[in-house]
Amino acid sequence: MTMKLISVPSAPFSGQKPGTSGLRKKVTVFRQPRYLENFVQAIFDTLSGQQGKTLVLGGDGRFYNDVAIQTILRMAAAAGFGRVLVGRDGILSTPAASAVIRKWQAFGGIILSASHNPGGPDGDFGIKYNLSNGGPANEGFTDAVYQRTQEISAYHTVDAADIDLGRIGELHIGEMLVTIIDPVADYAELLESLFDFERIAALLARPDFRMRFDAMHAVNGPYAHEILERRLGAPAGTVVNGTPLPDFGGGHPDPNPVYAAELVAALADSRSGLSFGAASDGDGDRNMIVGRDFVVSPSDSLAVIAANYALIPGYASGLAGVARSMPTSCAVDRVARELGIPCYETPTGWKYFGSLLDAGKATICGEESAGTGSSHVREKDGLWAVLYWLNILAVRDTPADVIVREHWQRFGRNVYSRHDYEGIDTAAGDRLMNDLRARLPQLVGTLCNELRVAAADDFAYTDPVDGSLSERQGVRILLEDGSRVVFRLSGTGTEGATLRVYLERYVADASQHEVPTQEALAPLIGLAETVAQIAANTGRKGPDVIS
Ligand code: G16
Repeated sequence: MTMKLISVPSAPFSGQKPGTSGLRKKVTVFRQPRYLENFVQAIFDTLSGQQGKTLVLGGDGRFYNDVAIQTILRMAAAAGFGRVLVGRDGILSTPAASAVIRKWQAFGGIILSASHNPGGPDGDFGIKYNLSNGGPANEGFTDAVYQRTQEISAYHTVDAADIDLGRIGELHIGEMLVTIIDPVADYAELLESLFDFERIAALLARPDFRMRFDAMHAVNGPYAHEILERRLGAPAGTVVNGTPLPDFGGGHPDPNPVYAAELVAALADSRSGLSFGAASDGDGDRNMIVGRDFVVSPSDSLAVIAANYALIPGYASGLAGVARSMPTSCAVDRVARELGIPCYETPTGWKYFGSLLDAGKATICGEESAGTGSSHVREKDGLWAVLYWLNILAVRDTPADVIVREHWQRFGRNVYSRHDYEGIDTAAGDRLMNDLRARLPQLVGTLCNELRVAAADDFAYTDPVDGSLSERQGVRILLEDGSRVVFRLSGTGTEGATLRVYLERYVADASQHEVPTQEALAPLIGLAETVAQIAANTGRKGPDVIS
């Protein structure tokens, strides 16, 4: 059935520049006529060879997901795609979308999400394009999309009504086939192939082991119900906040000690009887791991995951290498050294891991921003991290907090914290970073807050596979005792600027491992203030979020 093609005249919007992970803006911005359409058209114009090919489409179910999916389906038909695989009700978690792209060898995928940012009519929305490897498009591609948005004069669609995405099956929009898939099945099957489900099921059945998974009313609810409760047999009620809501129940679906405070409190209360807790974010790619009265920092989680690879069926044959983003703590570097495998340091953003994973240089990757994942997909993967931990717990029969403490005893502790100053004035944020950059050469060799600066630079990265260069990826101040302070502006916010200050100090002496984190980092916190004049530049007395 041929359909009438429609070209709608349009004109550029300013600011359609993808950030750390796609284009993220307020819903009110996305709802402007032609805003979404322009960006989608720019993606399709940047592609070549999509005629007759398969596109994967889905999102985290946040407000506007349903409207955007219908718009994109019509535009995909006009762009000549042969088939779209779309999750039922327009739902696909970010790691599940990556798994589907890879399994069905799709041409690429569009994921609708603003990740951990709040949703609802006044919340955030987002869109990003993933390549045929299942991973976020690289900077070259996103830069080209941005260029295209700045010269666009029309978008193309077809004259077709909305279709019912509520039932698994096949439909047509013109000549394009739309296959509505179970959003969970392919992903669950992949995870089942990596972990020892029998052993994890036995752990979950033990009366002395109780787990809680907080889905934060976000996309992972149905995934966690299926995998943890149905396939692994965890008691009903293990998954809480498991119904995805367009506004995440008014919450902030970011699994950190501030926004998942209830989970942390439950694990800290011995009366709850809980031994293990976990949570994931809006689109299911971030994770938080909680032991009894113990939040595992994402950097430590990455190091523990790497160190215990031999216990996990999917990884027992060995790791090719590991990778972490630059601001992530160096705990995993120590593990890599002991394992005799390479450790790569990339800029912030999962897209930088893609080429290392594709080239077989790294098997496991992770970031301080609560992301861990592996070569099984090309996104970070929240439930993957939870199952990896459950598999470790099942084999070692040791509580999560003890596992981390034993890890510190073996490798030393990289004491680590991130301080966020959210929603500061954009100009003030830029000024702070520019002043800092200008002063870097003079800082080297000086004594700052009684700590001597060994090196100071603005991180630049040359991809070891394709040789591409990414500059200005964060200011690093490296101290003689091996500590460091990193400054970066977030690339995922939608209001003003967010300054992130990352603080790290290595403590080998086990008798010092229990010193509270902020106390252990106090000299570095003071140094950060002195060097960057945070209070003077931002007008803030302290950070909004400490994680
Ligand atoms: C995104 C990227 C991550 C990155 C994070 C950093 O996460 O996918 O790789 O670490 O942003 O964010 P920022 O630039 O704010 O520090 P997500 O979960 O938002 O897609």
